[in-house]
Amino acid sequence: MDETELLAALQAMLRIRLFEDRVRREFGKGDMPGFVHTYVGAEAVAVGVCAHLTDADLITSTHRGHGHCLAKGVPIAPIIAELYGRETGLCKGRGGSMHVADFSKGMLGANAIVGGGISLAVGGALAAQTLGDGRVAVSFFGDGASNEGIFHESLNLAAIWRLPAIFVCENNGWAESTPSSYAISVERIADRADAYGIPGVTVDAADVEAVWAAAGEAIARARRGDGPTLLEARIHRLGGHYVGDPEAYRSREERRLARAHDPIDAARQRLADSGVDVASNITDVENEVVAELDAAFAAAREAPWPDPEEVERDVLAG
Ligand SMILES: Cc1ncc(C[n+]2csc(CCOP(=O)(O)OP(=O)(O)O)c2C)c(N)n1
Repeated sequence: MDETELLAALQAMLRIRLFEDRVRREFGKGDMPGFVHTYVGAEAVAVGVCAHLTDADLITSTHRGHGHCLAKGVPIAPIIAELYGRETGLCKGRGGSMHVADFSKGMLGANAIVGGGISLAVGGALAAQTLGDGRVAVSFFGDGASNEGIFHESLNLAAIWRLPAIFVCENNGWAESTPSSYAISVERIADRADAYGIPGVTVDAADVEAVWAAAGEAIARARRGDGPTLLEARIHRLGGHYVGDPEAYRSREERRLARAHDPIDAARQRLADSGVDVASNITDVENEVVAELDAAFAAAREAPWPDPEEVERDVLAG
């Protein structure tokens, strides 16, 4: 990753951080329906992976999907309108935070079902292989999801069919309040790849360059027709499970230590060490994002609600 690429990654991570910090503050006002889970601290994963993807490539996401949307190029305003359940939202207000999706950007959807996106990515990868169009499908999911049956079935199918799939496990050490050290049978989730005969790689997700390099290799491998990879990105969880989580199950000390592994601080430091004037390169971007957010929140609060007569239109149950 050269300095220009790292600077672009820092700007993309800041876009997500500013978005999520603002969502957290606005959620506190009480007029945003439902639950909100933010992507704070995980920014390097979506950004480091999606830097290698085009709009045609597919991703599937989790209940923590705003960062994946933004990294895949989904604009801010329709995501915010979706959080408020308005007709102008990405899914016309039918989905909310946990179902943001934009097929025009290859973002097949956040998913309230833990592990639910993993098999969808296998379907996307099978479609890409069948059509021979060179696309890849990436599934983002948490450490908790790696204990679900769907994870194992999906890796097996992707392996036997050598699908162009990349399984990105965002291991933040916790599934809600359950530590991975209790719930997961292996120390390295990437080792689970051995059971399916595919490569398994672990990277520190505080380092966007490490994620970018490992993702680049896995995606190139998939595009070559050499099959799937399991990529475990280790995140230091900077926030609670959901906005408002009092985190009574987690020590103050652990939370303090996590803050020393902020991927945004690390990228800033690495650029400063190479002599880049970071502040002058990010101020304009920060101002632009804040202005976009101001406009998006104002518009969303004024936007029309879906017509109750049509509330079941476009809504499917599987
Ligand atoms: C199938 C299913 N089981 C349980 C839940 C409740 N639930 C929501 S988020 C979550 C924790 C998921 O942990 P992980 O996959 O590690 O993701 P993280 O929240 O840490 O990013 C659970 C158990 C659910 N939504 N779906």
